[in-house]
Amino acid sequence: PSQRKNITLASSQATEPLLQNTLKRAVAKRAVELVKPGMVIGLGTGSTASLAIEELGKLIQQGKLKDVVGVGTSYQSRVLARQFGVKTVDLNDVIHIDIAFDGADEVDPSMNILKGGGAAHTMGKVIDTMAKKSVILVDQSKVVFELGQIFPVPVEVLPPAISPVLRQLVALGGVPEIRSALRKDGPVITDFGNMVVDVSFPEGIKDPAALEKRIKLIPGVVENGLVTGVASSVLVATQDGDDITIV
Ligand code: ABF
Repeated sequence: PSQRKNITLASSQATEPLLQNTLKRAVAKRAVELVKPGMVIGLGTGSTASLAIEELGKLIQQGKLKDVVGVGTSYQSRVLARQFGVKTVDLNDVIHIDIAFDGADEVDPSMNILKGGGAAHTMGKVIDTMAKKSVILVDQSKVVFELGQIFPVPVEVLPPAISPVLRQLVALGGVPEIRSALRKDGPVITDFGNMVVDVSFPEGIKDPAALEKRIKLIPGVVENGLVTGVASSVLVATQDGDDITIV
């Protein structure tokens, strides 16, 4: 990915859910304007990326985007693609991805990203990194000065290695907590049968790129939700009086 630029800090004020949905829809619509016929599109996971899949499907159904195919980052995104009429192909059957759209939990002014609230960050990172353009779609509430102040860092872990990985995460200054399923009495399990550990860093995350690598090097860790140096652009939807602006 190229064309890295810094993003301006919008206010990370609390956003009302109704407004937040309007902002997510607006940024999804803007994102799909970047798609051209024949492109291979990375389909992200989460509510914002889902709206982008829906908007992409509309353009395809209207015959405006011929021969566009999607590559899903999760079971959820592949199901939505089918629902909205976006043909999907297997990642291993494409040699490039033109644009990947994905959401984020937090974005800092240097376009470092925190992902994984939906436990789909492992394939999200594979697809975002492979794409010629990785476009992150967020509303104003996701823009922060420093990653990790609101959300913990999600880490996908091989279940048989959970105890040693937890100890290593503590040694890095983290406070790890195994993510539990909301309605089940057990841990969240990813599309790949792994567990998710949410790690807070009470001392803050001063160097997200270094922390991303250090977590990645722990044996038993599959992937973590810090994504540094990958996003080529971040579209931020902001309320501006009665208007919605996207920068
Ligand atoms: C995925 O969806 C994740 O990486 C991130 O956790 C989440 C953002 O979700 P939403 O768009 O619903 O806020 O992209």
